[in-house]
Amino acid sequence: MKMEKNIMPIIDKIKDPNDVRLLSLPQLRQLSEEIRKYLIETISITGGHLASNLGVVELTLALYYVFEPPKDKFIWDVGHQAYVHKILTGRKEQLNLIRSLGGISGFPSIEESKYDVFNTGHASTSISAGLGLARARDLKNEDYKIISIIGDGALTGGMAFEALNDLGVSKTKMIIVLNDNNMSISPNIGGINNYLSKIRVSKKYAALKFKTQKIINQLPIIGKPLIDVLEKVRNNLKFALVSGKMFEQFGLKYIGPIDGHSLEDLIDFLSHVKNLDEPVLLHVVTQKGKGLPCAEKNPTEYHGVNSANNNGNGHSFSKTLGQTLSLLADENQSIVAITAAMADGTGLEVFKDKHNDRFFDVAICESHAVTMAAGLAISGLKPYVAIYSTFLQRSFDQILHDVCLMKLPVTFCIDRAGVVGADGVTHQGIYDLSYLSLMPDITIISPKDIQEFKMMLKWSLDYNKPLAIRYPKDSVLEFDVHTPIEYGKWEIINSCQSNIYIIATGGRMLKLGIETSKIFKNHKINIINARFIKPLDYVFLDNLADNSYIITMEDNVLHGGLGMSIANYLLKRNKKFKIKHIAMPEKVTIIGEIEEVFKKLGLTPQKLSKEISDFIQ
Ligand SMILES: Cc1ncc(C[n+]2csc(CCOP(=O)(O)OP(=O)(O)O)c2C)c(N)n1
Repeated sequence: MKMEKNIMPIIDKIKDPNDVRLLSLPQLRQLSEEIRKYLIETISITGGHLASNLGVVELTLALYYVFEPPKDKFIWDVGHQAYVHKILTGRKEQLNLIRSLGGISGFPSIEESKYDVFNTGHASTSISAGLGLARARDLKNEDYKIISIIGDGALTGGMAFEALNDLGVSKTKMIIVLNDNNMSISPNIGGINNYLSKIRVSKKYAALKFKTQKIINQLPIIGKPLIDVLEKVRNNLKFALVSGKMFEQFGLKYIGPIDGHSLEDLIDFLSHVKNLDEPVLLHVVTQKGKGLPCAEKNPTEYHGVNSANNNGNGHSFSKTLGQTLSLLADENQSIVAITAAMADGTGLEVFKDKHNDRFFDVAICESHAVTMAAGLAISGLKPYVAIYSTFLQRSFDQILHDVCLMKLPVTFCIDRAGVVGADGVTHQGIYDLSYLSLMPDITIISPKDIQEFKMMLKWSLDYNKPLAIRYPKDSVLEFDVHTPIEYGKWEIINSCQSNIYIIATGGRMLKLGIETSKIFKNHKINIINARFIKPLDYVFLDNLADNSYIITMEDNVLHGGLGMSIANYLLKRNKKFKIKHIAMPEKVTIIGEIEEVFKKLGLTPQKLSKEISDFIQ
């Protein structure tokens, strides 16, 4: 689908948000069509969050029509739906490189634009952040509007409710736009969603009543009797507006639901809430994938699409999890599986289809997922909690307090561990070894390939304490060696007469280690698969000859990771050794394919071989 300049005139004229405010309603409608076409054409090449963005085209346009950023501040919850916002704020051309090396982020980024006021990526933060901004504005006697835009999926996160709880009583002036498309990544679930469903059906009603009320408000008022009558009608209409009681009981003014694809309604309602002097929630109903029939029909599939040069057909650890756990659950009735709104991404859809009564999608609330799993475990069941490394950060306290301190047999299946590539800095899975290894009684393991992952899952059945299995999205290769899993034992991939050791964890780093070692002609290097990260293989380390050269490799930050644990242990044992750590920096901001990120970080066999050869001189 090539776009001709003459049929796409408006989008190219939008250089900054002020240009949007100069447009007429028909021009805004045309612009919304142009933006949709542009999104479809661009994102099908770059990859990215297509369906969510198609759903917010009119909403974003109306926000820019009514408000005045950068003075007024938009906070996009999760931030995956901010592509239209990026187009309207001078980044249309840069969208061609979104999520790729040298390109712009797929999420709002304060480093990228003055219109991105708060970095997002993890769900349910926008109301808290917005309230912080609003309180600061008031303390500094400043005057601007703060608008948090949150999806119905993100609203299921507990943090959003903690913020509502605070906001309602504080009476701080800010606007929440609830973008309700009845979908998380998969269909949204739970009591909040049921509640929203009930009020969603009445959207036409709210708009109609609002318009009637506006007309009455504009009538000239003549004489006391007529004033009284009009007051009564006004009040009746106020109460006739479909009421979002739950939000009102929090202390917010609720308005809606309204049609999120009617520019006219959106502009009317946003102009109205703009001038309210209290916290207000505007409930906007949109359709995920709007304008692209296949995405409308299957929004889950189009939530995130692959780039044109990545068909996503690599061997996937996620798929293996779903399939293997389903098979194991056929035999073992105590297995239960838990996801926090990521059944698709974690591969648990298969388990859900086969063992629906033992599958729990708890919505976007990782902390609840973990403590709920602890409850299942203490009652004798065998829970597997599948969560991406980056989102598991949300459950630090629950893992420590509710699982580890009671030594409960909860198994954490930590997907997307290590560098994640296109999603960038907010989604890196490079911290889990650090935040887990400090916890008592947890065992942390990592498979080098799919085959070993299956072996670990099987092995985990009889392991009766907290266990974390970390793995990346795709398996980079299959190894030939597969020795049985033995508690606290590493696997020797390459053994030779030498005092140089590469000790690596995970397939990615092992592969890098092996390729690096091949460059050394004059030195032989032992290659060790550190599949147990906690505990380490103490027998192996105790048997190391003095003056060994050890190179540790991990796709986790240095602090608290494999390398530091090894160094600490050897120091404690008074060993003489030389050690070099290959690990991730504290923040990986490079966006791109994993190989490209590794290259930028200097993690190539050529570069590493040079470093290692300096080290062993
Ligand atoms: C804490 C956390 N857990 C999980 C995710 C993964 N995730 C990204 S978008 C999304 C669904 C969001 O749904 P909603 O807020 O309704 O936005 P929509 O895409 O439907 O517009 C999820 C679960 C996340 N970003 N943050």
